Amino acid sequence: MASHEEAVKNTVDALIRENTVIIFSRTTCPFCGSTKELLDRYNIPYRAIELDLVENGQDVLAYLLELTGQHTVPNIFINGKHIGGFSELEAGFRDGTVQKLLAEAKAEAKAEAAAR
Ligand SMILES: N[C@@H](CCC(=O)N[C@@H](CS)C(=O)NCC(=O)O)C(=O)O
Repeated sequence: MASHEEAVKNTVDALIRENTVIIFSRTTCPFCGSTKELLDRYNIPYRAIELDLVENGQDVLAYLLELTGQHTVPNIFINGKHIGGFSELEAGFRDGTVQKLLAEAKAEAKAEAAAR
């Protein structure tokens, strides 16, 4: 049977893989609120995992630290790529990295659908 750590890792890896935009967040975090507002402004759908509400929030945070070296929330991934926090997301919108990753995700989904 998988250890607790392995189960957390598998769950987080799957969340990152299966959601084009995922935010590991806390309901009490102002930077998380700004992140959601920014994505909403661009009409970009996202999945948010609120680490202060889920059962294994601290374990998820520990795994995210191991995976990304980042200990703060929001911890954002787009199309499987680690972006960083709110500041990096904003910078990514400005330099076009975010738009590029979203376009790639869209193209991949289209190609997958066509191959089915
Ligand atoms: N520069 C970061 C700041 C994020 C930040 O400070 N988040 C706070 C919560 S609002 C946090 O996770 N603090 C916990 C810590 O510093 O370990 C960003 O733009 O996302």
